[in-house]
This record gives sequence, C-alpha cells and structure tokens, in this order.
Amino acid sequence: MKLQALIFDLDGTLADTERDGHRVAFNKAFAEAGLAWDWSPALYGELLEVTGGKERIRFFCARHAPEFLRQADPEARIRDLHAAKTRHYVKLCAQGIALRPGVERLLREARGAGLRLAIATTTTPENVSALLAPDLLALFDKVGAGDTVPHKKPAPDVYLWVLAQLGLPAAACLAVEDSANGLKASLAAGMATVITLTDYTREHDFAGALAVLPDLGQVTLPLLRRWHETAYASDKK
Ligand code: XBP
Ligand code: MG
Repeated sequence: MKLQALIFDLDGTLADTERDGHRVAFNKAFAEAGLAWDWSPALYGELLEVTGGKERIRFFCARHAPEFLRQADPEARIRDLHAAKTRHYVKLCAQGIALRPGVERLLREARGAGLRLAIATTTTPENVSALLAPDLLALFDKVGAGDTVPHKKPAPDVYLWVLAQLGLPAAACLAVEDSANGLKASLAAGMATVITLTDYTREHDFAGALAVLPDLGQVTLPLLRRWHETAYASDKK
C-alpha cells in the first residue's frame, strides 16, 4: 500500500516546546496561584513520564505535594491551574517558538506531493493553534489533540482517532514522534514510526521505531517513502 499520509506528534516533534515552553508556563501558573512549586528542567524531565498537563500536575502532587490532593475538590483546582498554564503557554507561543529543523520543508514537500497531513498530540487544541502559524496549520487535514480522546499516550487512542478521521488504515501512514510514550501509542495503533530525539528523550527506549534521528533536517519525502515500503513490505510476507 502506498504512503498516503504523515501523522506528526506535536510537542518535541514539530517544535521543541517542553523545557522553555510548557515548563515555563506551568511555573508561571503555579506562581500566579501562590504555590511555591518550581519545576526545574531536571524535575520536569521526571514529570514528562506522564503525558497531559492535568495528569502531569496530578502526578507531581502524588509524588511531591500529596497535601494538595487532600483539599476539597483537588480536580477542580488542577483544572484551574491547567487553564492558567495554557493561557501562559499561548502567550509564550505568541513570542514565537521555532519549528524543528526540516519540519516546515517536509510538511510543504508532502502536501505538494499530494500526501495528507495530520497531528496526533496530547496537548490542548488551543496550544496547537497557538504554536503553528495559520498557513502551516492549514496544511493539516486533521488535528487530534488533548481531551479529544479518553486515554492519552502511550494509549493509541489519539492515533486511532486520527486514522478514523482520515479514513485511512495505519498501513497507508507513517508517524513521526519524539518520545517513548509517543512511540508506544503509534505502534499500538499499528503505525510505522520515525523518531526525532530531543534532549529529554535521548535515553528513551525506541525499540520498534523505523529510524531514530537527531531531527528531520536530512529527511526527504523519497526517503520516507522507502522507509514506509520497507516497513510494510515485511508485513506482506
Ligand atoms: C506532549 C504532552 C503535553 C505537553 C503539555 O504532548 O505530553 O501534555 O507536555 O501540554 P505530545 P498540555 O508530545 O503528544 O505533543 O499541558 O496542554 O497537556
Ligand atoms: Mg511529543
């Protein structure tokens, strides 16, 4: 089956957003709420084990601030903190967070060759439109984001949702991810996956990935087509 669509993770893949974007936004929200929580780059790397901002706050509390979960309606407080964090993150995006090497070129090359593009991310829909300029966002047919699905990565839900929206089988697509959670999700959805490393994910286990790269700077559409053929040729045996 020929390659018909590329499905991109967002955070860490389209742009390196975690350390200087999301982490800073979380800390601004905590300070605004009068909480003496300051997620250092190292602590944030530990917390990235959990995808989803609300889930990550809850994970932090369970490990480092259990008293926060003992107050009345902690889930409402977490939702408020996360809404504030998203406001701060959208403002940070307005200052410009650069796309990773090769991303824009590959997106335009793929669209120019008639491939369909989609995003499968754990972050919120507001953050997708905040990060991507309108002309770039317009290149994507479908965007699966945040709470669109009940279970976030490493569950396959967001990839399965995108495949259903595109009306394509996994075998017609390639996924591009940056993390072990993301790879688990795309593989569980039956999708061959290319990894582009970030500083936070360098040591992750990427067993099962088609390729593990520093970035997309040297990746062309013909190369992706060859990798896709190899990936699914073995399935044909
Ligand atoms: C990365 C995530 C997100 C972001 C924070 O998503 O796990 O939770 O870290 O964004 P992906 P939110 O790699 O799937 O793009 O606070 O909006 O969740
Ligand atoms: Mg990611």
